[in-house]
Amino acid sequence: MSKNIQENHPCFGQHPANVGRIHLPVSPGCNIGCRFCSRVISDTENRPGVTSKVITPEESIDILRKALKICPEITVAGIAGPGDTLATPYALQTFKLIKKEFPNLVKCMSTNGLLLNEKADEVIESGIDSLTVTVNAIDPEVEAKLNKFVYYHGKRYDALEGAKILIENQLAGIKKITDAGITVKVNTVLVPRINGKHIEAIAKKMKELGVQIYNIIPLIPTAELADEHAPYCFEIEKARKDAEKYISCFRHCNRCRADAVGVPGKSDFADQVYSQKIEVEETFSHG
Ligand code: CLF
Ligand code: SF4
Repeated sequence: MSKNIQENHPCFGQHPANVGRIHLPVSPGCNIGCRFCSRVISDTENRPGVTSKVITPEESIDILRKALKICPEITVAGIAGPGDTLATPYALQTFKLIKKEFPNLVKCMSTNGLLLNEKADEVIESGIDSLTVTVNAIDPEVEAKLNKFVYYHGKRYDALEGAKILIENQLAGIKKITDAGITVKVNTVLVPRINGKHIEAIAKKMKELGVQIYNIIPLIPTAELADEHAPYCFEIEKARKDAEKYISCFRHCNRCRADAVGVPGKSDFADQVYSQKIEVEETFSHG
């Protein structure tokens, strides 16, 4: 991991870093159906996938300028939704603009990885410094319990069939990105009854693929998984211990909204930064 990422990224170190990030909610659409996802536009709910508005790549440059004035601790410009960053072209367009306007900011992208394999070259070209891929299983049988469909090249593939396509593309895509020297983190949403015993296998595989850090995110029970329990502390600890046989774990995740602004866990300037009325195009979310 580069020194720049270690020192200036709030989500890639093992210790809480006193640096901030802004999420630019430029990616409205998604192409898979996570069973725990409920994408909404909301000013009050505080979890991944929730955003109060969707903005354009051009608007995001003005937003960034404003955010840096209000919160100079911001070192990272991230895009984490509210849908998937590769389902529409806006995230990569935004990173290209940021590269020109704010060359010193770390550019961070988060994706479900369905299109990562085929778009790897474009992702690398966009100049991002760090990538997060959400991998909830590497076994299609497990994935199918967490994801109901993928929408791929104009066709819908349900359950097991979709899970196979998703996992294949995630693994091949991650390898291309790590081979290009970009720092990769993998997020897994922990649903103890479904993938609790599978964490070790995911961690081992990710290490083999060159992933540098692993983030186990406890489920927020919503949508189809509303009846699952939120993982207990001992379950989260057990999952991290299993994973750490192979790979370092990030332990300070804030389960941020897609329009979060500030130092995670310390300050939140989303209201001030996104206060100007920008037209809401669609309602979406990400995890
Ligand atoms: Fe944002 Fe994600 Fe980049 Fe961080 S968040 S795109 S890697 S800059 Fe960080 Fe927030 Fe957890 Fe994400 S605390 S939800 S891990
Ligand atoms: Fe798409 Fe993210 Fe929702 Fe999954 S959690 S369906 S990847 S927006």
